[in-house]
Amino acid sequence: AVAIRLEDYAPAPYRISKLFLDVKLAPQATVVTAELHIERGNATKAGTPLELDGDGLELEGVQIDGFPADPAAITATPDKLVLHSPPADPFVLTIRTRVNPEANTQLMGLYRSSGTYCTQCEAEGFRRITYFLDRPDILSVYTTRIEARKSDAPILLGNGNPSEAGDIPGTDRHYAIWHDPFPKPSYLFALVGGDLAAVRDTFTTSSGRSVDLAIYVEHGRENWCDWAMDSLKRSMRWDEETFGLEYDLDVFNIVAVSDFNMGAMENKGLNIFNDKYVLADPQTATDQDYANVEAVIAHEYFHNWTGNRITCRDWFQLCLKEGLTVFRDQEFSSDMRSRPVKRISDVRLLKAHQFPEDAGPLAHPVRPRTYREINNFYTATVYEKGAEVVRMLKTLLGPDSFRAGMDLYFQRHDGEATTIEAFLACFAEAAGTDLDQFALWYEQAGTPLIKVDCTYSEENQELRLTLSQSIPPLPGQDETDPNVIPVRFGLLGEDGKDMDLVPTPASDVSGDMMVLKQRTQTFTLQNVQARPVLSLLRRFSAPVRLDFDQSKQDLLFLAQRDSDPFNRWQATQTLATRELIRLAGDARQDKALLPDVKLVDAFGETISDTTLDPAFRAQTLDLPSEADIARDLGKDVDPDAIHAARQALRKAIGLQHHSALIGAAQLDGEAFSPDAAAAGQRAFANRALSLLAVADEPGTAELLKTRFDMATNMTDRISALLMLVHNGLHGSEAALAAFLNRFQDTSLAMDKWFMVQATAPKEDAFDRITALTAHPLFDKTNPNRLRSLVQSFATGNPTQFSHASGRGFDFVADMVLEIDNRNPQVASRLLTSFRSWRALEENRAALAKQALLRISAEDDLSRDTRDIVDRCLQ
Ligand code: B3K
Ligand code: ZN
Repeated sequence: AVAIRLEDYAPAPYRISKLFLDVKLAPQATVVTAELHIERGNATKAGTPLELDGDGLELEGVQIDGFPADPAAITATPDKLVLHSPPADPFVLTIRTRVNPEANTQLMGLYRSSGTYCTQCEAEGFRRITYFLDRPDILSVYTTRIEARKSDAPILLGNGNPSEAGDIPGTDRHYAIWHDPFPKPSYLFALVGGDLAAVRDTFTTSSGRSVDLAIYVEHGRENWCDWAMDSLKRSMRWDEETFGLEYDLDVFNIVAVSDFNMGAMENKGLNIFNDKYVLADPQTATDQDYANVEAVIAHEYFHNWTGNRITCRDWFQLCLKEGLTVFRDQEFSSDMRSRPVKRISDVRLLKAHQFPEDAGPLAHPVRPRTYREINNFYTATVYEKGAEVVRMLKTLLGPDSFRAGMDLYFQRHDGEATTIEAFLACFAEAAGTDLDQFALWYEQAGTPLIKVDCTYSEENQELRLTLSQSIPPLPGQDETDPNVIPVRFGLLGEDGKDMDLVPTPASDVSGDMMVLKQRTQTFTLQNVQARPVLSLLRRFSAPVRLDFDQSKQDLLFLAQRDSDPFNRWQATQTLATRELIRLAGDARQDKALLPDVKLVDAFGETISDTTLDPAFRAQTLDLPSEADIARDLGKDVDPDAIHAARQALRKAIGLQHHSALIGAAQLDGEAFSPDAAAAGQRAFANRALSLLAVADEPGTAELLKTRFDMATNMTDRISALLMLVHNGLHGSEAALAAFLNRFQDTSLAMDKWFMVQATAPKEDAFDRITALTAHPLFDKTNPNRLRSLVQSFATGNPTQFSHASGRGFDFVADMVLEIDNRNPQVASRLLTSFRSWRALEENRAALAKQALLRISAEDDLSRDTRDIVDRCLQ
């Protein structure tokens, strides 16, 4: 497939100002009539051919201004419709196509999920419905008429506001017409037809307009929508209060479907969701699920301004809407919950997903310059690193200038399809500053590494900090330029309090922030009365890695005293990482694994320090993951050694603090509430329990089994089940059977049952996992179920996926090949689990490569999977 390049961008020669769509829904033969109002671009010569995109379309007829088009004047293939010499003046092109929703297994375009007709058009799915200029810089006003058999689809939904509906006399059919007054790109088009239940509410905007809200779900699920509705109303209010942004239509509809490639989609006025991000009930959803529902509902809602009212000029600008909208949803959740705990969990995710992506063959800039398949660029880099870049902008400019820049962006670009340059220009102007160097964050791939050198002179009462930045070489990127990096910091005195910061005049320090702009820069602080303990990169002020040889003593001090909770957590993580790397080295040499006593003691203080937020303590007790350690090692990775090291440290903590953990593991027995405080209590209790489970003192299995049997909510139930199964404890089989028996008809709960087994880090787990692919409830056509078994195995079970025999790689490779021709997006996403293969020790790396080569040898791979396999092997 050809590479598409940013530098080749050119506006389309024609515009489509208006579009009338008539969609007659039928399971295998839906007929779509599209009436396109087309205008020639100002710079376009009369007679310039018009080329419309298609994808697998069956053309039934074409008219130009109401007359059948001369067959010689057009060329039509399933993937293209060309008008060789279109009229010079504005004209109406009417196109009739026929599509088969039932046969659509890619879940792009118009498809059916449990009988409901629904659509997914981002990025290039609209061309699977009709021929169009299917690119985000073509903004049109849509009117959609949807028609269906009443019994099949009593509910008919479209974008915008409802305008007319009725029965079609003499038939069993009915119709609804929807009009969306806001010009939009085709990727935001959506329609839904089905037999669904509605949960309704209203919202009054800050200017007093009333908006009808509805969440549509399968009948019987109405009671599981309260949390999503509550989250939606809080999101709407928050965007008014925080950014002055009001909702703009009379209705806002959300539809939950069970077959969905991604999390959700922000179609104008008609968000379509993977039901796992809508439905929440204490018996079936965990606290993490509740937090995810809140965040994803907010994210899609926030897109109404950042994505829909202002959209992307081209797909290279994807981070313009995604990075910014992730930043906005993270801010929202921070305001709803504990800000430090939210920051810790966001950074954990960034380090777990984005850092490895940015260090391997799939690394790419936040704004890529080239792609072969755009669906492969909905990545942690575009989303999460993109959000970090926006956060740095706020950090560097300060909250007031940041808000002024956002205001200017909305004022200047509303109704446009625009670029990162235009976005940055608003901030540069609002803050009266130059952001040219800052723009490098969008251009360069790779995680910057900052080497830290710190010297204190008692004589001069001076602290000199030398920071040097570099980005390790990546395929296709050898040389890089220095970034602008905001480094928040503090100096702790002997008493643990923050010292006053007095920079020398020439130092680029403002307040508690050093701004690193050069490759190497020295920052000097004066009047430093005694050697301080340095707290660096507070709140994780930039997405970088530190190379800082800070003493164990200093780190222990920070872990207990730092006024920045993020860095308190980070200090413990850094200590644990060092220890785990040391232990993993010992494990490889078959030495006895003897965890450091001081570190093990330090965890005891976290367990018993009741002044700390339980959610924070839960985060601190959660050691760096095996993937984190692998990434920090960067090469010659032996997952078994890492696993053994981590188990040894957890076991030591569990044994040493046994009685304190028993106390910590007690539940408060209060009625369930999904709020952050109650969730934090559960997280802490279950984290304590997980350390006890590894220690496995007499009585532990019974304790866990009781916890499982007596659980009053899914968080406690699934964590007990996971501990039983992952530690191979007595009672795990009975618990798995009980869970299956209770939840076999609840697919979101059954996803968890598959996931628990798929991630069991045990030799004998593999046969069970492969056997589960034949389980009657395993359905590889359902993306959630496939991810719950196969993707969670590939990404959440490092010892078994990267097993020394190669069997884990082969299992996943077979699955990729099996799924690829049905659903390329799901297959290629699964394949990205190989992205860190080169960092493995040589035997495993060779086996991973073999599996990749086997995939690569298939001739009829999808473009999606071909792109990932080629890049993994490059
Ligand atoms: N914009 C969608 C993602 C669409 C993915 C297309 N392959 C969801 C989101 O980021 O809100
Ligand atoms: Zn998004």
